[in-house]
Amino acid sequence: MSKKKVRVEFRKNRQKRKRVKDITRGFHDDPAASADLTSSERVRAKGDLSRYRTIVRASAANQSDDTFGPVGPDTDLDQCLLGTILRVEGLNNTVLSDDGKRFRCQVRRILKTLSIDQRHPVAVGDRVRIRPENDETGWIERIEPRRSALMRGYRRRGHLIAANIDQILIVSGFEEPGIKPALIDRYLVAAQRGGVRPVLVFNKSDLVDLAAAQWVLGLYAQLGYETILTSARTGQGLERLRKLIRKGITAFSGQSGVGKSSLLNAIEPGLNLKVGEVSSWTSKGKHTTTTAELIELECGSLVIDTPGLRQFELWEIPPREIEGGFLEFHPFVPQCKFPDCTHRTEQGCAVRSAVVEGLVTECRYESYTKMLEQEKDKLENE
Ligand SMILES: Nc1nc2c(ncn2[C@@H]2O[C@H](COP(=O)(O)OP(=O)(O)O)[C@@H](O)[C@H]2O)c(=O)[nH]1
Ligand SMILES: [Mg+2]
Ligand SMILES: [Zn+2]
Repeated sequence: MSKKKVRVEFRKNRQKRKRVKDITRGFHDDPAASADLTSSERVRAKGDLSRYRTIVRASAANQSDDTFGPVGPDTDLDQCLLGTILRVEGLNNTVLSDDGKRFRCQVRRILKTLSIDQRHPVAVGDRVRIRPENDETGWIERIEPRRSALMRGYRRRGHLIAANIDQILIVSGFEEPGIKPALIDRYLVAAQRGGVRPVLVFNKSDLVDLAAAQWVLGLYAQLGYETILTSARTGQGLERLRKLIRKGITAFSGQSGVGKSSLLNAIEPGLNLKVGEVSSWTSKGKHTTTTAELIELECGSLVIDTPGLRQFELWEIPPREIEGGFLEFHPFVPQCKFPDCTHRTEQGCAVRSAVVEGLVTECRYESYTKMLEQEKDKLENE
């Protein structure tokens, strides 16, 4: 691994705060884990409280890490087209060039040997430079640096689900299957960790009256998250949804049955995604390939009808990073008596006091402790 982690001062902090403990500690001694770092820079998301950041630098001697975009030695990039990977299927990758043409491309061997996961050096969403062979086929010559990455697994080997996702729609459905805040919170932590902006979509609004929906909309809106009430059936919220996904790549995520495919079909009639089907992503079959596909909508948006719960369950999160996804804890964390407080049973825990005072909702606090337990169990069962 050619990357080096360097601790640099980020911002002087006037508050008295002893906690310079490194939340990325888990990564430092695990070379496989550093491969998962989702961008070349991780800033500890604590706003004013951040004192240090861990940046990942490629050592000059070896720029050949795939995060930094390896390039074949004899490639003339001027002859290449820039494009986005829409689909990965075995060795064949479908690439949409920026001028709107589709090519079936293979990855040049040199890139494979340079990459971390040799079988899957690229993922949907990757920006690549291709050298066309003819109107239909070409070679992937270079992988551009990734802005973000949705990964699963971090201890053994990271598997990249999708790259360069700009936002993730966390879709829930009223009544069927019902709103599950603990699950939403898990996605939120995952999004935070992947460097992807989350938006909360509450679908099937036709099945409840607004008053009954308000508690959950209010809960997340108050935390500062963008929330949308939608119905694939009545069309409520679809205009806003359309606007929202116009830019960049949007992942539709959420439990099976919440209406992801229905929403996409409603946004774009003619898309004809199968409704009421468990996608191949979630099937448990041993040999099921987990391929995702970027769908290009008429308006030019790129969307991905993505993984459900299981993928996120597999996506292990180091316990110290869970707190990072609970934004409303952040003002209180530095006031905890112990710098490594996990906000459960410790004395002088300011987060727990905030719960008692009603400054942090019990619902969110419960999600936090639940997640912490789950991740701990996983670590112990390894
Ligand atoms: N009442 C109602 N049902 C919906 C809505 N959206 C989806 N459904 C239904 O929910 C089920 C699952 O939808 P689907 O789009 O396959 O969910 P996915 O698994 O998240 O892709 C189907 O029976 C849909 O008809 C909605 O807004 N209102
Ligand atoms: Mg679906
Ligand atoms: Zn605490």
